[in-house]
Amino acid sequence: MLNKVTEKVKDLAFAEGFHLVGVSSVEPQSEHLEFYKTWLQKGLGGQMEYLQRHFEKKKNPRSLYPDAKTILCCALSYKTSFENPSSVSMEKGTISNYAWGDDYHEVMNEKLKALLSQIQALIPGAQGEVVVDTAPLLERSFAQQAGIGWIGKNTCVIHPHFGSYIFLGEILLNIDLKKDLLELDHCGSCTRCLEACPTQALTPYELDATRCIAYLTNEKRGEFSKEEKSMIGQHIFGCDICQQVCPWNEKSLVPDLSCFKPRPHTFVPSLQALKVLTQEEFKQIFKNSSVQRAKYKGLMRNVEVAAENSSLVGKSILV
Ligand code: B12
Ligand code: SF4
Ligand code: SF4
Repeated sequence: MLNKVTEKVKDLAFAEGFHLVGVSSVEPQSEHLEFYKTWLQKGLGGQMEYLQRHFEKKKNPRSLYPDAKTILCCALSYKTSFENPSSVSMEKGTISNYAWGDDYHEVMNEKLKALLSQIQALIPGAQGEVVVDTAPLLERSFAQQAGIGWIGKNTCVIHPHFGSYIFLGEILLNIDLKKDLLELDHCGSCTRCLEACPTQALTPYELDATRCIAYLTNEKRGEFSKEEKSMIGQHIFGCDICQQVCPWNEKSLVPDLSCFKPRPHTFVPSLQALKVLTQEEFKQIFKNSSVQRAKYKGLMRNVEVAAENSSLVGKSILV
């Protein structure tokens, strides 16, 4: 009976367009909570103080939804036929592939809410709480428990066929479903991501956010130090390098969803053009886009620094 209901729920998730779905218990992995606590204590979260505030709630997902019995973990691939080049010419910048199209929070939320309604139609009395990214839930850890993928040395959840360009979202449900098996690590002896990270932000399975270009360009507020300026290179929002080099992304499936394809002015954009972007144009180009996270001020700071860095490309440091 439990198997049948679980299969039906999973079928509904696939019908809603999710590429991967799995079921986890509501209990967090204690060693992951410990890892998270130590990571924060070491100051690796930088200015992201909300991660400190989230700790108590992350210990117990029932603080998000008291009736939760299972967590339905869903993933959606954002891999498209486009790829950021490994190096860009002068006057150009890069925006991470996850932010080229529509804001994934909105895309995932809509799909998860529709899925919850379908589950409620299937199972009388079913209730749940939809979660994507911003809630205090150890999303990667639960995705691993639900068999969605393993946590790689670049800290991303990787699926053998869909790779790591996947967004995660969950529904905390008040019903029992059959739990999946935890996915095992398939990184093996590979160290590509560790070697490719231009800022040495990665030690195996641990990321120092204060050195990560994604953190610097998306989350950090205020001016950059001299070292931070040189770290961001020509990245104006986010960074894909530790995923681009991952062999599991080289051969992964390409769903090519139109909502995640680059909008005009987001694929290797001209820095000169962005330097004169007005606030009004920012609102238009990045409407319902994850780039809004940096706000106009943050994006313009990044563009300014990337333009300075691009003017240094190819010049001798002795000049
Ligand atoms: C803060 C945050 C960031 C920070 C810090 C990232 C980091 N690696 O910690 C910054 C701004 C740098 C960032 C960047 C990115 N992020 Co982000 N981010 C988050 C957020 C909001 C919280 C993550 C967090 O708590 N980090 C602290 C670390 C300690 O926790 P953790 O990464 O979850 O790792 C846990 C487990 O993996 C496990 N674990 C990890 N390593 C080890 C090692 C050992 C020994 C053990 C025992 C356990 C363990 O324990 C950890 C704690 O539970 C989550 C959403 C969420 N609610 O979880 C999205 C999330 C992780 N981000 C996501 C994405 C897409 C990105 C970017 C790709 C965006 C981009 N291109 O710019 C990059 C990827 C960079 C990278 N290599 O991680 C996705 C990841 C999808 C995936 N396939 O894994 C998430 C899940 C959002 C979502 N809903 O889709 N992000
Ligand atoms: S996102 Fe970029 S800067 Fe951050 S760990 Fe990966 S390669 Fe390094
Ligand atoms: S590049 Fe290699 S080590 Fe890094 S996450 Fe991918 S498989 Fe693991």
